[in-house]
Amino acid sequence: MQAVHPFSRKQRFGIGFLAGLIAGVIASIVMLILSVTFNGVSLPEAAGATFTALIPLPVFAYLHQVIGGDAKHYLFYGILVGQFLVFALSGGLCNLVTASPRFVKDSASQEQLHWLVGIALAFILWLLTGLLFLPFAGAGIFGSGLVIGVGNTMISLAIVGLVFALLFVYIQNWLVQYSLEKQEAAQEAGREGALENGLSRRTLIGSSLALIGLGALGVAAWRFITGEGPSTALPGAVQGYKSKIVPPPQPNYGTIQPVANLSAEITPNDQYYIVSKNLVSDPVVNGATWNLTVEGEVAHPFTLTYNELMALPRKQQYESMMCISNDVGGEYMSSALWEGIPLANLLQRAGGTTAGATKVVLYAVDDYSDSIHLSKALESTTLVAVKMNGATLPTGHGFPARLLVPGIYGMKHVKWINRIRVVHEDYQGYWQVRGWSDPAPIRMTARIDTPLTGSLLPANKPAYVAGVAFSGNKGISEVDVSFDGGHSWQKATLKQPLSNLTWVLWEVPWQPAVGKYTVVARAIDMEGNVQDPQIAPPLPDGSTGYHAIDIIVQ
Ligand SMILES: Nc1nc2c(c(=O)[nH]1)N[C@H]1C(S)=C(S)[C@@H](COP(=O)(O)O)O[C@H]1N2
Ligand SMILES: [Mo]
Repeated sequence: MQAVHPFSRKQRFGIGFLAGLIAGVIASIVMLILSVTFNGVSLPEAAGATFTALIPLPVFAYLHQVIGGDAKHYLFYGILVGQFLVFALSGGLCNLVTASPRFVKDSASQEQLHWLVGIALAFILWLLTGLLFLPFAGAGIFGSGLVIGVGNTMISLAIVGLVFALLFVYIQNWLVQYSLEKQEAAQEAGREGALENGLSRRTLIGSSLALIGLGALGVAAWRFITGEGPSTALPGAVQGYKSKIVPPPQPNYGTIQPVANLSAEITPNDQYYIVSKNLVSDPVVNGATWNLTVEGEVAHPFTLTYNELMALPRKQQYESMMCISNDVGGEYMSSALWEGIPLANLLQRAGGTTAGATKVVLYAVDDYSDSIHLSKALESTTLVAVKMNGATLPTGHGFPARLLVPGIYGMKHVKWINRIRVVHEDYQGYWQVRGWSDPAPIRMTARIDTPLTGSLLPANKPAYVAGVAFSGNKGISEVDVSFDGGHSWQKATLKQPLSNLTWVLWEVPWQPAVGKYTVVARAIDMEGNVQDPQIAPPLPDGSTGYHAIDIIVQ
């Protein structure tokens, strides 16, 4: 028996294409969300690196000059749109295949897809992606070459496939229903041959373009809000990775040649990074009326004026700070010579803490607060700072007083403090109740300051790769630089740091031949801990992964 179709082949393809596209855009967004939240695979990201490598150098250099440093972003969106189209095409093809007489049993329900058909389609796509696309993109069978591993790749692709399958079938059946109703209406109106009314080619092309644009825009907005967006760790850097070197390396101290863009060892106050929760304006405190109270689980609470605080013995300390929301390679890192009163001295002045005290809470005039453990509060390097690089603490950095607590992230360095309270309970601060780490130890990082990523360098001319490395309070014993994406490493020269609480300047001479290079840096601390190559976003514990830059040498 030959089934009669109310739709032409073209129309069937069109309906499937549109349903596949809508479902594909949503499934792609789910894929990207999974990749940042649960280490799922991001196909545009996994394929991007390989496609850049496949482009011949002259073409790459040309594109780079025309598009600028943003070439990678365009590639990402190019692959993403390609992914939308693959979903759409598979939907269209699926509809053609299922329309063949073999699949059609009775003509009443023939146009409605069973959800099992969607699952079968998703399964085919899942296999093709894992067995063909990923290996071709250099990521190995089912992502075996990716840091996230085969398990995460298989599962995240399966979830994305499932989302696609169910949405595709649902939307497809809805579109069919909609088109049939439109056809009937047209026929009743006496317009025979008005079959095209269901879903005209113009509507199809128009809505497809709008959908693709909307999908890409949505992803762009989302990546803008969440920062750089998902990325995959360098496979080369992960192979043979050892988390600890015993005994720790001997630092290779030497002279650092001055080069453009390398960070100054001490950041001038007006260039020191500024972060605060206050969107509109930071508090401007009047030192003449300001007080600092020490209270809670202490023997003798007391309050000091600014002059009384300034009369107490002070200590100088070189310390670098980093914001927990800093991306690897990011700008929210600076270094200064601070001067302040050890917090332990203030607690001692209060007659010491009572039994059972566990934490110290710092309250600020902008309704910000955070806490540190009592043991951290008593460390000799934990200061109530009143000076920065020899100057009175600037307003933006917390005048009249801020906390300095080396080894943990900037968020714990509470600015504009006016109350220090010792408590029994496990107090959670402003950012902790919003999901950020409470202990918040700094995660070691190395940043390449120069050359800038995407630079064109002349071939066979001496140059330097240089930057900073920071571990919080564990010092830096070694910085390694790779010119081949993390497969082989070379030791950098370190500038002996001003203290073991600061970042360390490092440098490597480089005279490259013509080619494309992925330059990577990693650090090792004084205990022999090696920087973590696994990529983590800043939330909740601070970012990890290696800073990598792309350089073209001509
Ligand atoms: N009172 C108050 N202190 C604060 C903040 C804030 O919003 N309010 N932000 C914290 C964060 S997140 C960081 S990274 C550091 C930044 O210090 P800086 O601006 O001096 O570099 O201050 C911390 N101290
Ligand atoms: Mo921060």
